[in-house]
Amino acid sequence: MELIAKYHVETDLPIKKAAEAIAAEQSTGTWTAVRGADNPLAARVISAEGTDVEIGFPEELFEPGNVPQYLSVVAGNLFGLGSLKKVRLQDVIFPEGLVRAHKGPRFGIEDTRKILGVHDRPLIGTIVKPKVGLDPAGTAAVAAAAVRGGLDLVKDDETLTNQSFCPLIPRLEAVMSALEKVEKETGKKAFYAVNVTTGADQILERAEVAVDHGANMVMIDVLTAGFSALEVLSQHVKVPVHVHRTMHGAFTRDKGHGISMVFISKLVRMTGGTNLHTGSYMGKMALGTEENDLSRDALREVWSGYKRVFPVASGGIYPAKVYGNLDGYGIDCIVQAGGGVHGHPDGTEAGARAMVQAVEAWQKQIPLKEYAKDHKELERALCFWGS
Ligand code: RUB
Ligand code: CA
Repeated sequence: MELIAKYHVETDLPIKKAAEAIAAEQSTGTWTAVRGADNPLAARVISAEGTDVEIGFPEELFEPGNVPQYLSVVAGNLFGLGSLKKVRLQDVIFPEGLVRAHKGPRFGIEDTRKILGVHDRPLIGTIVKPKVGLDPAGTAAVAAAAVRGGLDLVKDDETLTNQSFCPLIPRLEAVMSALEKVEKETGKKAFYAVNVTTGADQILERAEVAVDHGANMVMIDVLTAGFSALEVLSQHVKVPVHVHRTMHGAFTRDKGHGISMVFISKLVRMTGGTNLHTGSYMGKMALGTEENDLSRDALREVWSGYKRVFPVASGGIYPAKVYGNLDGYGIDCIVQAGGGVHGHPDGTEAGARAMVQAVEAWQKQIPLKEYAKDHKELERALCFWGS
């Protein structure tokens, strides 16, 4: 069996030559002929046409279970080859042997829905804002207001971990006790994704301590912490894992060079994320929709025995942007707004209600402006930010 990697390649070389250079560099070869490079571990060019290249890597090249090693083969030194002007890893088809070496999510879409008791609508989340600067009590107050307004998920910003102005355990305890109080009053359950991102030597311990202190979800910045850090969390920590993709823009943004979000999505599903930021169809970081479609499908379509993962639409979202994102992602997604909740002129709770109302409008397929006529928080949001 082979692993098939698909690349976009821009080069002055004949495309077949460029493809051969990639296959050699990333398997048995080097820049010049060496004896024995034609051994059975040599990668082969499956096709090379226009700017599209497909390389087949023998499965034996890979150490099952070792994602960093997969990356140094399919996304390694080829990016530095001087003969290529640009190269982008577009997609990877993994052989069954490597797929089986990973368990995928311990908690998938269905498990999260069951915990929340929410089965028939998209989930709605928020990032506590201001991004940083609140103390534990301040964070808990914002989180409680968001859930009282009807949100299902509150998360830390990706830059907040365990700084001295808002240490992790006091923050977690304050938020969980505030959410417990809201649940007692209203019956509304919600997740708090506490960001446990840290160095490899500490991340598992940090997450386990968080769960001991009541965490019902943990969050990781997967591209800064690494896929193996995510995999350790998903295998050893008994709560769902929210996965943020901070830093992705450095290599996903240029459609001619770098690594696609689709490939990141596949790796996150293999290594056990429950939710993954996959980009928005409308919002401050929306960059075209084709890759969103592919990432969405990679997270949700049938793939071996893996559970399904929630795509998360986030970044510059507010009520008027909800419709477009849900048209793209459908019901099985999380739509998330930070500023678009907490910046509501009547505060966080009203901002949360406005987001819930926007989702209701989409589900009923009623135009937002019409739905806003008898939903005052939505109406205020549309007046304030535009519709
Ligand atoms: C959004 C936010 C997230 C971005 C990241 O806050 O804090 O970090 O969503 O983008 P706000 P992506 O709603 O105030 O813009 O999800 O595309 O990776
Ligand atoms: Ca953020």
